[in-house]
Amino acid sequence: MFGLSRLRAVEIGVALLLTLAALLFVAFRAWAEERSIQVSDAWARPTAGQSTTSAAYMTIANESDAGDVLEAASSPKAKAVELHQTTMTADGVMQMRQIKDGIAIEAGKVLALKPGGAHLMLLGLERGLAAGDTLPLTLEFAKAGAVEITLTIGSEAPEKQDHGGHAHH
Ligand SMILES: [Cu+2]
Repeated sequence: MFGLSRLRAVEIGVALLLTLAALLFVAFRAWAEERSIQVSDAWARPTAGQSTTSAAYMTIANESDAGDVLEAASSPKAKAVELHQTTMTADGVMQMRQIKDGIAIEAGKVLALKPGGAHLMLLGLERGLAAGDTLPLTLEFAKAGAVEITLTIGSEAPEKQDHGGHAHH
């Protein structure tokens, strides 16, 4: 019965292909969701003296196929976390203003929160932050929702610390 067994072989082949396709689809969905917002190099400055205020920086990549907006942030260890923009006035004075309507990140684009630019202001910290500490932070995105991250406390970005960047301060 060569013909019949060959038919069965084709059926099994098709079934296997369909299963494989379904698995790939599920894997791709999980991959796509995982990759929508990627946060790296998240860090915050140590607090000075009795200060309960610090600034946090990070790189946020929007790897989804739609634009998103960083709307807010919070930490269980701080009374408030505000989005801030550092600007230079005409007479060379550094100022910070709160960004109230969020920061948009286009699809495929990267938002760098860094010293001298946009940052997250940590206000009313429960206790002072020392180099080497970590701090939990939740970012709120319009589409991606809540993204939990951990800030590493240090005087510069973790990426630079990893590469032995102790020379420049
Ligand atoms: Cu600020």
